[in-house]
Amino acid sequence: MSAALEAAARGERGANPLVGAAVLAADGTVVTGWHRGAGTSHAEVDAVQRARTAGIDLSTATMVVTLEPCNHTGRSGPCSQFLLDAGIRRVVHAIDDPNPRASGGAAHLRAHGVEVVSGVRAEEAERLNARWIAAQRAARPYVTLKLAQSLDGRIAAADGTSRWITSAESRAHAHTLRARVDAILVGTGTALADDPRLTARTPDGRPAGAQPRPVVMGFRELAAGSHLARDPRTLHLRTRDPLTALRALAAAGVGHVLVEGGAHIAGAFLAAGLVDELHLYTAPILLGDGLPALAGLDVGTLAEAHRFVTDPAGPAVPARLGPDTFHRLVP
Ligand code: AOF
Ligand code: ZN
Repeated sequence: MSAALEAAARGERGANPLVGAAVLAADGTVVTGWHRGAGTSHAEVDAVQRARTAGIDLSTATMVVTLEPCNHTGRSGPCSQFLLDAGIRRVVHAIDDPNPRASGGAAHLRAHGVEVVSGVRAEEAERLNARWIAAQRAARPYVTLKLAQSLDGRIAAADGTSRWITSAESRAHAHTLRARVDAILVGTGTALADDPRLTARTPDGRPAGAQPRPVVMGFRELAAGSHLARDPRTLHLRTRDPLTALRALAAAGVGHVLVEGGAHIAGAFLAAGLVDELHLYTAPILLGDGLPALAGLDVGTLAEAHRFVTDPAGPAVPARLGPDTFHRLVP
């Protein structure tokens, strides 16, 4: 399980949890695998493929995995049946899958005569995916908040100009995340002020792979002829409540949403405790009396501060992007 937990931390957070697996052969050999992120192979499949390459006899091996093997067909097939077909007869897993659509793998395996041990190092596995688990239990998507700001925490100068505060390197980096999420959300204020497209693009402006769903939240109407009004995929959520918006997104099949602003939307998601991951790009410029990155956060005293730590799991953080600094933080 130590090897599986360590392998899990190599994946990318998002719609799916971090999951690691280890195949323990009868002779003590350990081969690990992990889930890279939504849309890629599950950890068990990765580990079994590597074990086969290593010539391990799976019928006498134990599959150790940080999450209950899934029992559904989502972006990939059910791991429970995959393990049966692979000839695995013993499974040890840390936590049950809190996703009601995917859970039930342990029961399926037991029903087919596989020995299943549950709950091994459950606290560590739970801590690794605490925010993803909370999102599952609340039936809402996983939320990443992106802020691109000046050294003094501004997202626009006093006259409203904001293009561009951060470097081309930062913007290209942010677009790689856009290509991995299911939806990008902004408030109507940002939609009216910036006329964004909310698409994932390569540095030369071409669309980059699967496109996220554009989402705008708030009561004001979009300007006719704006990019978002013209995009037939745009979802307009007429609410001010972040949790109501997130529930609507979950119902629309969104597992991971990137919140991109503006200040009131960012503040509202943070104040509601609904930010699972914070991506902070800081450019070495000062904007003085410009627009603050956050509004309505409702922190009156230091004890109420929203505190974050650098995420020890996931890909190494590129701390510098051109002249900017980048932080990937979790509550
Ligand atoms: C596993 N092993 O490595 C992961 C699991 O859309 P899919 O097919 O990727 O399924 C996503 C769901 O599967 C996810 O919400 C979670 O319940 C489970 N993740 N399960 O057996 C894995 N990543
Ligand atoms: Zn699976």
